[in-house]
Amino acid sequence: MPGAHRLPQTTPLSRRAVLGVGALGALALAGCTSSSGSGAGSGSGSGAGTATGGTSAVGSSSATGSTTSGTTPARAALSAPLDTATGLQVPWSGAVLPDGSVLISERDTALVKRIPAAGGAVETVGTVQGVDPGGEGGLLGLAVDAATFASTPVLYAYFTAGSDNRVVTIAMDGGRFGAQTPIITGIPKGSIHNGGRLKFGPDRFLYVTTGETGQTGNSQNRDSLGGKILRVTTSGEAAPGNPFPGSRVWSWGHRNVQGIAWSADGQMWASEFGQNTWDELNVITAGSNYGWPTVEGIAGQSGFIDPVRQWTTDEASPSGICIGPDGAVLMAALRGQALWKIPVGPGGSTGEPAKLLDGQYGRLRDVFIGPDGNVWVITNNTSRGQPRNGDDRVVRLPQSLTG
Ligand SMILES: [Ca+2]
Repeated sequence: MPGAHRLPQTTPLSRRAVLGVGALGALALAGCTSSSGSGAGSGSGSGAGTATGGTSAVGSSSATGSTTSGTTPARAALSAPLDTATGLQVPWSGAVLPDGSVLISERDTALVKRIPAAGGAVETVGTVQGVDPGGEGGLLGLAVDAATFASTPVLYAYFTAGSDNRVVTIAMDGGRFGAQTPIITGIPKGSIHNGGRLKFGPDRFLYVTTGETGQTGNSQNRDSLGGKILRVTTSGEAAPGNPFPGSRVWSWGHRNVQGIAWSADGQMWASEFGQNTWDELNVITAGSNYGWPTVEGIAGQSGFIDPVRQWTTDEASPSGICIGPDGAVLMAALRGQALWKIPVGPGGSTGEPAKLLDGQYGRLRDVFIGPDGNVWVITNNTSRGQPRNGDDRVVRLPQSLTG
């Protein structure tokens, strides 16, 4: 869309807000609800932690959390942040199921765990077959199609295998793992930059983020599946309407997109993990080239789409994003050890980012709307950083903190 070219190119710490926060706040959103999220298992599954928040129900049975169905879960009142699961080992992503439970991936164990809707101990659901963890690779993104999960319970998972990164479907009959079927293979793998975020868009197609694996030539090679955002059908084929005929590529010139979400107006957002200088928040449009490795951050160079916001890598190093209850983009930061809140408005405009949870929970891997309607974050301190007692954890955040 040409609209992306009209986006104001402001630096992240600029005092200039494109729109008043009040106007931005009026934009309702639905983006991060169920297709992706993250969670974490509690102590009983790993044997390492305690289920500090496990006694209270986390979701209502009627909450679907579905972006695609438009159902908004009723929001539970919280007076303070609440640990919902603890003792997880390198949790990476999750998926909110229509019954109000939450599935969580663990990168290095290849386990998928479940936070029950009724609360209580985290359970192990199954092991994803063929995961070859190493470096930043392993079991990464999870997603479900909330609109069809009740009738056809299928889990989508992205992982690093022996020779590639791939996306598989896993039948979930009876709540346990059944047949596992690859739908995308041959995504380049490496010790770094493996991408891995999966989400169903409002168009009900599956979006997949891939990294350039440290081979920067992948990003500008449209025939490589590395350094891209892909858009595919539930069988992994190029989705109808993709910008390049017969190709699964939706956008290119990426380094390592780690978070995607859609605001209520249908606009797609993506966080991009930068090299040494600039992390990015991008507005994603079909067929656009986001510049890597030619440019990093806001460059104003013809042929490339600039980010709408950028951060130094010590301030962010972003991972998952979602759309918060008041419509802002929420962005989990690893090295930045914070949750960034960026007001957004029509046409991809953004307001002044605010830094939440500054240092409070260490590194944050993902953020999503839980089945209770609140913002949930997942920490990432067990593989890097300094684990605290109970790490890694999933924490539910009160409305007073996130809006
Ligand atoms: Ca870029």
